[in-house]
Amino acid sequence: MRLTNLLRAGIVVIALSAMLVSVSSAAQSPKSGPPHSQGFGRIFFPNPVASLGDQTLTDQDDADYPALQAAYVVVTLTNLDGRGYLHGDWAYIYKSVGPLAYSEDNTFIYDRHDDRFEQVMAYYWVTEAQKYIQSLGFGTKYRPINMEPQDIRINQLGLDNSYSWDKFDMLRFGKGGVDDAEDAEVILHEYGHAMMDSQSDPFGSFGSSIEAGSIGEGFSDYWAVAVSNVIAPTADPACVADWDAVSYISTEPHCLRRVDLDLYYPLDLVGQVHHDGQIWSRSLWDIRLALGATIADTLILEAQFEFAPDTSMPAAAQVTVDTATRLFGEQVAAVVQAVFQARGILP
Ligand SMILES: [Ca+2]
Ligand SMILES: [Ca+2]
Ligand SMILES: [Ca+2]
Ligand SMILES: [Zn+2]
Repeated sequence: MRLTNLLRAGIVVIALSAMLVSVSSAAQSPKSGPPHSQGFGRIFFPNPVASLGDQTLTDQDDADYPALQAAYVVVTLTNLDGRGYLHGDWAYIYKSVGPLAYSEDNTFIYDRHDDRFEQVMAYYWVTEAQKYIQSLGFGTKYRPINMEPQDIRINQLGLDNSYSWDKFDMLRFGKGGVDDAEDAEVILHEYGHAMMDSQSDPFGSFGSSIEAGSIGEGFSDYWAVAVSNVIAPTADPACVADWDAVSYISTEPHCLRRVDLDLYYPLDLVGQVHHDGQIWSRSLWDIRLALGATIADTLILEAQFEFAPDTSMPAAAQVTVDTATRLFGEQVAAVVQAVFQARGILP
């Protein structure tokens, strides 16, 4: 069993024996019905602090107060199975505190004080993340990545924490502070773990080395802001989980972590996966700044199929450079290599 926490400062990640893992996220039976039913949902885009640029917003016990109203956006929900629940091709909300959201005409309009709001958030952001993955060619030109209805539980965890649990192939979001699934970047971070678990069987054994675990956290942070920046760009794109962080990060801007910190390998390693992961996420972020989202995300995702479960950062970086050569040629690979060299990860 392995639980991969989102983790806040001071709490140590739970990384348990990979030996118990026997069920990977890959083998699934389809749960959805007729594909591509559409509907409407109200969400944050990606979260109120980032979209409104307002660092004074606070949780206020899940209240739906006036300053938050401008943060709501009504979006099209796609890939629903058409039976009235938030069940679809790529996301499957199967448990929550309170009732599961249900609408005969697929209209899911709630405010944040209603627990069904977080269900809509998770459905939308997981579905859009999978659609983005497929837009890069994964599932057609390249191997699929977590291309199945992702099971999701909402708000049934009192802690201020969320996790991806590969044994049961589910994402679970907590209620502590700001409800975790009110922030798209928390949802996307956990989905990042589920993606890696589906790419390596299981990436769960990633807990077998600190550096591998750090790559898992670094990628998931990167993925959170990468997808958020493609779908709902905001002014400070490198800040992860701007809204969830208001409950536990007192400095401004409120960020759970960042992907643009000036950290070096191995100098800044401290043996804590969420911290050390920021060396990896910074590298991925720089690759993206240099090559653009499409090329960067394609080679980053493709490389992860080849990561050893107990990989070191230098080994994973070399795989990423080699993948860049294979997909896009020497020039692109040289850019990727230079980024990892600038972080000290490659010589
Ligand atoms: Ca809420
Ligand atoms: Ca929270
Ligand atoms: Ca952000
Ligand atoms: Zn994590």
